[in-house]
Amino acid sequence: NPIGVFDSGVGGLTVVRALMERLPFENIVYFGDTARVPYGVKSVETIAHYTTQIAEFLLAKEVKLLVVACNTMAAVASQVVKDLSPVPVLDVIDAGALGAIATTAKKQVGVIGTPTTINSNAYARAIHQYEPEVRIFSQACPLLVPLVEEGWLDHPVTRLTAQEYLKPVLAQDIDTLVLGCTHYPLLKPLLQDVVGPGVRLVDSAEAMAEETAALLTEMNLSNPQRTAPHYDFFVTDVPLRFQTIGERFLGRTLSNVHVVKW
Ligand code: DGN
Repeated sequence: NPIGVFDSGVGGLTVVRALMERLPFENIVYFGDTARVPYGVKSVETIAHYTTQIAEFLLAKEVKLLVVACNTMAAVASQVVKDLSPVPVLDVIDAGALGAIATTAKKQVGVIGTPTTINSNAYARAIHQYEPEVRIFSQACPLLVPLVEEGWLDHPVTRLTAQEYLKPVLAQDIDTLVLGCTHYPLLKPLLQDVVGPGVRLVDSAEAMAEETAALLTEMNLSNPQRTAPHYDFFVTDVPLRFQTIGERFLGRTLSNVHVVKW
């Protein structure tokens, strides 16, 4: 059975990419709610409602595991998914929190994400659940999502924007910065430059792939077949430039795209 991965749009393809690299024999079904993205500015009730719909869709595809790739959904609706799902549920925030704890020596961590993710305080809660001593400095960076989708991954406008957003966080003595949004892994080189060599970036997509691999082994759920896996991508709309943007996130050709009309 496949792993079900879902996101508010194309962003979760960074998580799919990390999963493909870490678990090259696993089948994956992806769901991206491209018709209703962005979720980052919507209310908790609406996000919970959409999230339920998507989780039920993937469960009907008989997935063995659900991965909440979207930080915004994980921030406000991951309990909703856990309550309804008969299969294990992993979310990026939990994975990113564990990654941050493993990385910080000073116990001073910065977190960046969409306004909904940051306002929900979900990263702080997740980190404190494991390690109450860690001090967390968070910053919403709403302009970074459109800049990434524009493909301005190494552009002066993006650099200036990141510098501006990160100023208050960098004024604290952090040694770790959590990339708490599906889009930010594409900005890793630029962000590493902005934060300098003294701060390590935690890529929540990679952290998620690690956690998924560990869970599959632990629960004996790994695909025993060592053949080329099958990937399916369900979306609710195929917007302008979907293919180009999607392939940039996925890092490879995007095929088997199916449109779901809700
Ligand atoms: N996928 C969202 C996240 O990780 O927070 C970003 C896109 C959005 O819904 N704004």
